[in-house]
Amino acid sequence: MKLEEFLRLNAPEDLASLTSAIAEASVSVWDNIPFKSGLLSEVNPSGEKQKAIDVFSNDLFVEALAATGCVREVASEEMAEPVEGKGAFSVAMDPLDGSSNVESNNPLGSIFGFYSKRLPASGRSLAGALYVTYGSMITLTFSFGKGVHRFVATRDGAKMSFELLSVNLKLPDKPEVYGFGGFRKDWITPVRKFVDSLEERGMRIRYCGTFVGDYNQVLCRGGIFAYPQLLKKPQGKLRVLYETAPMAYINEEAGGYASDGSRDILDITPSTLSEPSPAYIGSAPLVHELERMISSEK
Ligand code: AFP
Repeated sequence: MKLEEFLRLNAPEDLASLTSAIAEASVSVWDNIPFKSGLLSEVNPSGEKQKAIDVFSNDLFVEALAATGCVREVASEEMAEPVEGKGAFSVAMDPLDGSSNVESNNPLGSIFGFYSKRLPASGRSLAGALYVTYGSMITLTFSFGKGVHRFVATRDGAKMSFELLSVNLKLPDKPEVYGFGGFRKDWITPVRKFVDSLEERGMRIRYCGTFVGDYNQVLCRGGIFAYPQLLKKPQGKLRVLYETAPMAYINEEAGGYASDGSRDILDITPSTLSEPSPAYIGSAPLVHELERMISSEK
């Protein structure tokens, strides 16, 4: 089944338009990755150096989303201020997650949260979320609150189109993989102990350095991804609005759980657009276990 037909049958009209716009723009992003990998002199609102492909992806998605007429605002990890519109949804996005991995040809991604309230807002006001992987395949994985579905880009003559790959994705019962960001020496003690125990249980480390790529492996194989609380950086690195809340929404729809160490990520209302939090996301029993270990060491 093609993406358009699936959306027509299964998605509210506005969310269908936003998803189609992202699907089309994602193919252009992928086409341009090899040619726009150079660093710019600018930094984004979190102080990270921007690449030409970060700015290109940002501008392309902003334009595509605004053209649907369905956005009230678009906020992005790459912009200091949201772009305003007259539609119903606030979209928060990381237009190119993992752009420091372009040279090594690791997977990259894009993340979108469709919020029904003005930003910053809690993950509980998400009406849907979507992520794109640019890896060995371009895939769109999304949920509008009724299961997680995945489409893959295929060639249709000269044009790319998206075909259904899986419906109602669920995290496998047996967890196989884990990937934790940052340096091991900087992790808080319960995180170090927990990771040691994962290896003793026979789980494999899989870490590519792109949140979308690393989470996607967890969704396919079961397990846990984290960008943990660090000794000198208690808020971790990943941003709630743009990154962890949309992925937590999809993860919950797939039967998983996402925590900041003490509460569900979907319950956090960030006070700024770029507020980070520690993130532990994946198979529910593992994330609950780690949450208990963290709270018992406080
Ligand atoms: P870039 O977008 O700068 O490549 O950062 C990617 C990222 O925000 C996220 O996708 C990764 O999970 C995390 O950083 C990796 O960080 P470490 O390199 O510190 O493990």
